[in-house]
Amino acid sequence: MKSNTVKEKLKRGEPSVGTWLTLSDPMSARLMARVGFDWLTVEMEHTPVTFEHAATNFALIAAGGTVPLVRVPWNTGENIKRVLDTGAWGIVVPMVNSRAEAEAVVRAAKYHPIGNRSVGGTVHAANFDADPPAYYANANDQILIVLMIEHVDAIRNIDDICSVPGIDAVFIGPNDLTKSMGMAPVFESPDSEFTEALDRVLKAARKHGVAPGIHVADAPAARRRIDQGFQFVAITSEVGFLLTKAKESLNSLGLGSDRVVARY
Ligand code: 3PY
Ligand code: MG
Repeated sequence: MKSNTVKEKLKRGEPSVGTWLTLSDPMSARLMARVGFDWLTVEMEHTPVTFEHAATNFALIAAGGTVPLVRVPWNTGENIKRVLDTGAWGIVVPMVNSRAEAEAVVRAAKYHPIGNRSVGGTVHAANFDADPPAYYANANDQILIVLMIEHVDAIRNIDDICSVPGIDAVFIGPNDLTKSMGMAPVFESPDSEFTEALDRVLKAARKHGVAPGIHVADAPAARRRIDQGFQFVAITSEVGFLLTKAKESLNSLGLGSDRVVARY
């Protein structure tokens, strides 16, 4: 059975860099899996990506030598079971604001005796180049669990959340977090409420042996966040890269428009 190299890197305290896949298109997933990111997160929270698209893209990403992750639409057992059973190597769960919500994620993502994930399916094992018995024996150790910290309530409860056994990383969503602070949603803010919240997450993650992570807009921001101690770092999305490069090229010719702006 293949091993989850992202989990290993994070455990060793190293940074692991990836991006978001917001398009359902399998060609795009296939090509992005060859760029050299450690992981690609199939985005199901804010896109029309279906379970079927996601399953195809998990297979293409794994075949391209990259770790397939997914952001589920919401923190439910059904969402988590279906993406893991169709081949994701890890989950990113939005808006986890309390210890109880964090515990629910771990229960849904782990088989007995840790959790209550139901046994079934075949594609999960194929994506790890394993047979089902090997998958069932090792999945609890191989599946990556990333909880999103993106609300002031999560910052308040950060110690409780990070202390839940089974969590690999806590990942800051700066847009939702700044929105919950009453600001316009942004990736970066000099506001002390925001910078202090990030420091609290870094401190709590370090204390509990969980990898801290954050979503950023570009590579220079990723460099800064890695130097600050963040490990699980997402740089924009495939659409972000596409639009940025296209605009840069047109702007250099004195052309282009601002009619579309990618966030992630
Ligand atoms: C946010 O910034 O709110 C996010 O969810 C980023 O992934
Ligand atoms: Mg968010």
